[in-house]
Amino acid sequence: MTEDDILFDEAYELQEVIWRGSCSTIRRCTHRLTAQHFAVKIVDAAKFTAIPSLTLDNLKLEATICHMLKHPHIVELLETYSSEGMVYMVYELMEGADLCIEIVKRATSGFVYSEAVASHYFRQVLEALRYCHDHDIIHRDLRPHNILLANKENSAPVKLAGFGCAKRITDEDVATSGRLGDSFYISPEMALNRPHGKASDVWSAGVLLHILLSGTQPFLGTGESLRYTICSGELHFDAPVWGAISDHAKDLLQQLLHHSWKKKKKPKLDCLICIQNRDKCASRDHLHLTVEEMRIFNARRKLKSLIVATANSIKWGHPSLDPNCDAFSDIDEDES
Ligand code: 3AM
Repeated sequence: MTEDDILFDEAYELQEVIWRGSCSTIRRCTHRLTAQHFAVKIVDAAKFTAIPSLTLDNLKLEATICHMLKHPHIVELLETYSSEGMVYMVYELMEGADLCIEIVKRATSGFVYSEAVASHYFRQVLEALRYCHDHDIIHRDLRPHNILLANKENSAPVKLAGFGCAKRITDEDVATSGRLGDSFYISPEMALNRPHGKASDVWSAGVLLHILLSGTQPFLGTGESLRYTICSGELHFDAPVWGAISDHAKDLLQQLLHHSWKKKKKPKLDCLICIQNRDKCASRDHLHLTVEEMRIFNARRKLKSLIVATANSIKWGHPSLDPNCDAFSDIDEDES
């Protein structure tokens, strides 16, 4: 996987832990020559391959896909090293947290969070997704956790990360195997273990838009009940939070979470065109209720992360629990 014989430690100095999962850690690192900061994902190959259905090929595929993708709204993988059973993936450093955490943080500091802002962020995510699809890559794990703010500034762009479940496809609907993303975001065809393709990412984008507009997830439950809810695909706009949301936004949501998979008509990212200028004309009124719902949504995610991190620390014997430790993605690996 290494392009030359230089070791990671010779080129970079490791800094603090950003995140710790069961088989990988993300740390800030500094390039020894340029003093520039990056984020390195360090994967323990033995622990990674100990997870059922994961092999080194999965890791290689993730690196290959990430190296291919160069887009202003995708977190760039710059270099990959490997030595002594560890794989080091050096990414550009994202200084902001994930999108939903940042939305609440910024709203708490007094910034307006409106439909126009939601539309602005969502358009960037769709542009990243369209680029992936144009290159026949499906992401398969689109969710707030994998959408990061590039820096702390108010105008910071969002970038798509988390390509651990991504797959190259040569045809429509061929990807049936491999790791799948978080079960709350997967499409009906994925939930039913059927062939799936680009349309599944469009579905996940719909789930994301639902969260951006209302701060709530459209489909809840566990196991069979979650699968049933996803496949019935009913959207309800009667909660008070929806009162401030435009019909245009609700229509878009219906389009993205439309059950066209049953009719063999695949939704595409054409909706990008219709939201292209949306952030310029959408409402600029602050979505107070949405922010409050998103605060609860974030707190639940944090709690889930903490529970998983505790389970991982028991399973793998991590000496301490980092408060930033979020092993959300690792439970997905185990669940899928
Ligand atoms: O769990 P939290 O939100 O603290 O923001 C990402 C997330 O942190 C962070 O690692 C965690 C698991 O995805 N992360 C991922 N890629 C990153 C990058 N390139 C990153 N942080 C900075 N730069």
